[in-house]
Formats: sequence, structure tokens, C-alpha cells
Amino acid sequence: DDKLPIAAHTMFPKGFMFGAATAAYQVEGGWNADGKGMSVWDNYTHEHPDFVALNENADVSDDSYHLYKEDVQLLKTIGFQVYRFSISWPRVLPNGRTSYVNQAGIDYYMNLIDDLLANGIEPMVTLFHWDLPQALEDIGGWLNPDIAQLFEEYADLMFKTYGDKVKWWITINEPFSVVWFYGGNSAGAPNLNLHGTGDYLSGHNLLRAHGKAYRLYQKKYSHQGGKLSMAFCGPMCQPKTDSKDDIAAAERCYQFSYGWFAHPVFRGDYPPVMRELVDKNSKEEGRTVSRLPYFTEEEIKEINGTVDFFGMNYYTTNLINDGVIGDFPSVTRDAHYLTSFDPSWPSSEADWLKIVPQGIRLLAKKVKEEYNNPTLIVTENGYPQASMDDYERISYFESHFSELRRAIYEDKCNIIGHTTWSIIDNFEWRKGYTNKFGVVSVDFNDPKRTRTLRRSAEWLQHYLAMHKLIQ
Ligand code: PNW
Repeated sequence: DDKLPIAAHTMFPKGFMFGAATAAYQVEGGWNADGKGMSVWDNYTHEHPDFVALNENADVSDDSYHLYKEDVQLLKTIGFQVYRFSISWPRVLPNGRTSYVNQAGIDYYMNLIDDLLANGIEPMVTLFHWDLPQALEDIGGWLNPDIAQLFEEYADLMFKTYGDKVKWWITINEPFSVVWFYGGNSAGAPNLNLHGTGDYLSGHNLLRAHGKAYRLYQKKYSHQGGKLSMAFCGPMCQPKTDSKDDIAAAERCYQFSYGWFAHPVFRGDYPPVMRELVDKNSKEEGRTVSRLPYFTEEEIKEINGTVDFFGMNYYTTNLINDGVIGDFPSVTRDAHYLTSFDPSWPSSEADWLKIVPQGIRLLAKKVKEEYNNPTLIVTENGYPQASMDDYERISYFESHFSELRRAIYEDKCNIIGHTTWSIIDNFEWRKGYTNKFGVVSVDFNDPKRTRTLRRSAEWLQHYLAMHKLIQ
């Protein structure tokens, strides 16, 4: 392997797909346009403006609801082959239920998909990127077991409507992030702060919902020939020292983030270490049932083997050591590890994101080992930098691409694509507009939301042009 031709190390293999990603709430705006219903993020930002940096919200954001054609032209100009975007559930189903369909919302995504295809760009569609219809949150949201069937009905309509044009589906973006909105500290909508209970329960229903949507696709839509997955996330968990305890702590960190959702869909149930620790703590707390729910035999059958590829969101790495921290009860306490950063890792404009390129390779290798080398797509990876001369972002992509190629050529990981987060600056959740992830900048003070290519967009343009030459 040391003797690979230089070109193999420099370029990705033939057929490797490059794309860019966004999410509905972060870019669309049009929060109440043409009959769209309220989402939990509309509600959260309107009710608690103080939860978001500079009291911002995404009522207008990039206005991609009206300007999507500009986005498509940007993707085309840079040379991306894939666009990963999400559908706003309340835009198509204002009450969350299929009993009332908002035709304007259906048309919006049809027009976007048609425009992408007309420009030679493949759509990759996320069904849920955090903007749950508020009407469903009002009945308990992801805590209510009924949500799994409601999600299945929503997915059914989406497969039926767009499935002859869309071949890549992500059911749920980052279930591991969603659970913090139910169990963390004001982390996001619906902001329930049910530590150690709401997180496990919402996670359980996210998995049940995913399983149902996957089986439905298999039963009713397999002739469409699409591929389905979730987008899993977390930082890469690297042991702080090579002590046995820290190595075990880093393993717990992995299993309580990626493993929490990937283990059930690849192996049929929660990671054994999660089961063991949450059951043990629940018992010690005097509970008669575990805070981590059990799947029925039927659910295990439904959930096991419901991913056609591994959607991997990677941004950064944490150092992990053994230790107890967190509210009583809480996921953090159950997993009992501490996080830190290596002081040698360069910082970015986001406090949580240190530059650790080797992490993407180590994570891909971990995924290969855990789940028998699944097909893998890096569904998110990107860097926040506001400057138009964003050379740090270029270096971030350069180094992460390089580590990805090593994962492919040296570790033999089956990685087939990468979608950059993000094509344009957008509403970065609680950070508002203060973190800018776009390779294209957006002027949020300009009613026209003018979009301008950064240096990194030009760098990608050249990189992708070279990539196309070897196809
Ligand atoms: C992602 N981590 O969340 C989200 O999917 C995007 O919507 C968001 O804009 C993007 O990151 C940038 O922040 C993350 O644990 C969740 O390292 C978790 C992690 C990173 C990103």
C-alpha cells in the first residue's frame, strides 16, 4: 500500500460523489409563507429570543424559500454533484398529519428537485432536521410513542411524491443531537431539559420512527431503487491517555453517541455498555424500570438492518478520560466520562470545534470495524470562518479530504461521498448568525440576501474540476 501511485493519494476514486448540505429551518425562511405550519424552532426562537445569540431567529434567514434557484446555480457553479437538503415537515403538513396537505409546500420541494435535476445535481433528502411541527410537539413530540406512526405517514407521502426523482434519503438528521433538545440544558427546541429520561425516551421513538419508515420503503417503494440512512453524529472520542480506564471511557463516549443509534439499526439493539450502565443506575436510583426503554421482539425485527449506508457527520474530536460529571440522573452521568481538547489542536470561531483532521479517518475506521465496513457517506463536514479570504476553511477541507483518502486507500473504508456543510451561511441554531459555515457568504442585512463566493468556494471549484477529469 505504501507504493500507491501519487495520483491515488491526491485524488478520490472514480465515482466518488461531492456535494453540499443545508437544512430547512437554517436556510429557508418563509416561516409562515403560503400556509406553512409552525415548527418547534419557530416557537422556540419566538418564545425565547434570549436563547439565541443576538436574539436572532430564522424567520427569513437565507430566504431560500424564494431564492432556491440561486442556491442551485451556486452548487452548479462550484461543481457539486449532490445537494443534501431537508424537508420542513410543517411546510408540507402544517398540522404534522397527512389529513391536511399544504400544496404550496409540496410544490416548493418539487420545484427545487426539478431545478436540481435540470442542472445535473442529485438530490439527497433529509426528512427530519429538527423542525418538528409544533402541533405534534403539543401532543408530546418525540416523547409520544404515536410519533413513530405519524413519521411513517409523513415519510409515505414524501416517498410517494418525490421518490421517482430522489434516490438518497436520510430519515433523521443526528438523532444524538435531537435527544439533547429533550434532555439537555436548553440545548434547542422543544427545550424540555428532561435529563436522563426525556433523552432516552425521545431517542427510542426516533429509532422506532426510522425503522417504520425504512420498512415502509422496502414494502411499498423498493421499485424506486433509493438508499436510506440516518445521519449519525458526535465528536470522535479519543482516549486522553493510553490507560485502560481512559480507553474504556472513550469507548463509552463512542457507544453513547454514534453507537446509541447506529448499534440498533445495524445490530438490532442498544450497545451492551449502554444497556448495562443505564439499567444499573436506574436500579440504584430505586426505579423499577430502566430509564433506557426496551425494544419489543417485534420492534427489534423492525429496526435491525434498516440502513443502506452509514451517514456520518464529522466536525471535530474530543479527548476523553474516565470520570463522573452531570446532573442526577443524566446521560452524561450514565456514560461517566470527561471531555477536553488537546491544547495543540487549532481553534476555530466555534468554541466546540477544534481542527483534528485525523479524527475523520479514525472515526471512519471505527465505523468499519463496528458494522462490518458499511458503505459510508460523510453527510456533514465543515468549518466556521466569516472572512471572505477563508484560508483556514480551505486548509480544513484540504486536510480532511486527505485523511478521508487515507481512510479509503490505506484503511480500505468503503467511503463513497462527502457533502460539505454548508453551501451558504445560515442560521446556526443557538449561535444564530454568529458562526458562518458557508463556502458562500450571505449578506443578512441585504433584503436580497446577496450570495458571494468565498475563497474556499473557488478552491472547491478547482478541486472538483480536477476530480471530474478523472471520472
Ligand atoms: C450539526 N458534534 O450538528 C448539524 O446537523 C447542523 O445543522 C449544524 O449547522 C452543524 O452541525 C454545524 O454546527 C452537530 O458532536 C452536532 O461534534 C454535533 C456535533 C457537531 C455538529
